[in-house]
Amino acid sequence: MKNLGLASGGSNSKGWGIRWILDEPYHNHTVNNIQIYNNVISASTTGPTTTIGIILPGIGTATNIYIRNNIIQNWDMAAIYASRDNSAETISGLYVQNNLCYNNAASNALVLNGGSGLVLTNYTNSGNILGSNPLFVSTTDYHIQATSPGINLGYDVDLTMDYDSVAVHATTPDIGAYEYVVPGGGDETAPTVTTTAITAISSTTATSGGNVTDDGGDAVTARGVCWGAGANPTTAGSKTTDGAGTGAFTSSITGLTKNNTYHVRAYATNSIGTSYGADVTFTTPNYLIVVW
Ligand SMILES: [Ca+2]
Repeated sequence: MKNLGLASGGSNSKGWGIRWILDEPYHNHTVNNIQIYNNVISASTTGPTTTIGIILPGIGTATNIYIRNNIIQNWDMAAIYASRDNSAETISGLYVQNNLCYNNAASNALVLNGGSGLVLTNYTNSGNILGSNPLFVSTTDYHIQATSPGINLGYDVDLTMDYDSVAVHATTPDIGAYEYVVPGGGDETAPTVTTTAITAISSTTATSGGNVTDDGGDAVTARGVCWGAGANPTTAGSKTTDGAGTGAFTSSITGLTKNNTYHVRAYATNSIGTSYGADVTFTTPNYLIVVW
């Protein structure tokens, strides 16, 4: 990598953002598992022409290059560029995901070698946000504002803390170097919960439950399932209460009537709010089991 920071040759460089330079002869090297995550790569909009935010130059044979959660803006040639200047150059596994690219040439899209024959296999390009202003706090402060389009839309790269040591949650990572933090608060979010499939259906009872897979950084104080005749039932209607915290739980649904279709969702609540799992349906049988 080169130019990780502002200074290059004693003055600010406007050539590129992140690139790697291999010692001459720098072709035909083998590199693998390059991870470029959660950077802010911003070119000046004044002064000389700039080039590229992230450039993958002639690198020989590369396997698995990951470019995720970067904010790249203001580059005069391209946001991300992969080139070939040696016939042997291949990339097997290029993952360009959940980057936010704004005000770059080439419509903010990844440029592959200007058309001269890079051998590229296993290419994934997904989740990128192209052309939306990242809404930094200022031109010198790269924290993001409350309405930044990158909030909670990053890729989970197992990052636990941002550049300020603010917690990053697996289900709600922001794009860029900083998590958005509510003024005076933290980065807590509502929990994440899934609904367990319905089993043991009788004419009046059924069994379900859920799994709280992420507490959002704040203790889960209530969880269970809620149900009703309509889609997307809420805790305002019939519900169970089945403990607290993360993990799987089982819920007993009661008070049903025969030959009816019900909707069920798991729920989990913390101080930020209540989240729900998927809406699942089941139908009670048209008979009563009588035991004597
Ligand atoms: Ca977030």
